Amino acid sequence: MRGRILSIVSKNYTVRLDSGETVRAVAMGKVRLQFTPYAGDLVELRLTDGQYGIDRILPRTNCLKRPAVANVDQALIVMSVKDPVFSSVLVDRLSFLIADAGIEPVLIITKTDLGISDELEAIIQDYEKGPIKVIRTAKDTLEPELAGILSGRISVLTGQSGAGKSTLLNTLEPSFHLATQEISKALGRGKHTTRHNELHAVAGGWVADTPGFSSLDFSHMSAEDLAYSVIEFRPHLGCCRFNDCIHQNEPGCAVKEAVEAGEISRSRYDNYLAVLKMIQSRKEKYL
Ligand SMILES: Nc1nc2c(ncn2[C@@H]2O[C@H](COP(=O)(O)OP(=O)(O)O)[C@@H](O)[C@H]2O)c(=O)[nH]1
Ligand SMILES: [Mg+2]
Ligand SMILES: [Zn+2]
Repeated sequence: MRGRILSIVSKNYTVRLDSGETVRAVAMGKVRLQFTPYAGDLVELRLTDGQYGIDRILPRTNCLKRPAVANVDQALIVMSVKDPVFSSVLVDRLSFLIADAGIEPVLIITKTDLGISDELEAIIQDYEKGPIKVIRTAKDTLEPELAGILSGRISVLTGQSGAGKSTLLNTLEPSFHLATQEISKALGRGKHTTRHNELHAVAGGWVADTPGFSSLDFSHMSAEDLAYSVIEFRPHLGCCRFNDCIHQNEPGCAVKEAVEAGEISRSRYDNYLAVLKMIQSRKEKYL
C-alpha cells in the first residue's frame, strides 16, 4: 500500500492512502533507521493486526528543513503591493533560494485593492514577462488561477510577515480560520500564530502550515549554484566564452549580452550581482 505523510506528532504519523482514506500509522524500525520521515514523504505501508506500519520511504524529489517537508512542488512568494512595501530585492532573493532547492517559485502579489503606482506596475509587468508565474490577488477575492495551481501539488508559502499569507489560505479554505495578524493582535498572541509541521488540504492540494525560506541564507551556495538558480539565466548558461564564467566582469558573457538585449531583466541581473558579492564575501543576511 502507498500513501503520503500529512503530519508527524512524535511517533504518530497521519498518512493519506492512495485510496483517499486518512489513517494513523507508526514507523517500522527499519524506516526510522533509513532517515527521518517528513511530512510530504511518499511511503509504503502494511496493515498488520489492525495497525498501519510504514515500511519504507520512497525517494524524494527535494526536501526542506524549515518547515520539514519533502517533495515540495512549489513555493509561493507572497508579496503585497504595500503594507509591507513591495520589494523586488526580496522577491528575487527568495526565488533564487527556492529554485536552488529544486522547487518552482510562484509570485503571488497581494493587496492589489490598495492601488498600484505606475512605478510598481512596471516592476510587476517585468515579472509577468519573465519565467516565473505571477498571480495578482485582492481582499476577499478567490482567485481561480491560484486555486488551480494549488490543486494536486504540495506548496510552501513564504514572504514577509503581514503580506497576507494566512488571509490567502483562509480565503481559499474558509474552514481553516488561520489567525491573521488582526485576529492575533486582538487575542494578544503576537505574530507567530503557526507552529506545527503539517500539510493542510487546500483547494485540492497540500499546503505546509508553516512558512518557509525565512532566513535569507546563501551560505550553502556557490557562485555557480547562484547563477543556475536565476531561472532567466538558464537558456544562456554554457554560451559564455569562458566555461567558468560567473557573469560578472568576464568578456564574452552571454548572460550580460542577454541583459543588454533586454532578454533578461536588468533588475534581476542587478539583484543577482548583489547576492553574488555576498557569496564572494560570505556574508549572510536574514529576513
Ligand atoms: N486590503 C487588503 N488587505 C489584506 C489583503 N490580504 C491581507 N490583508 C490584511 O493584511 C494583514 C496581514 O495579513 P495576514 O494574512 O495576517 O499576513 P501574514 O502575516 O502574511 O499571514 C491583515 O490585516 C489582513 O487583513 C488584501 O488582499 N487586501
Ligand atoms: Mg500569518
Ligand atoms: Zn557569463
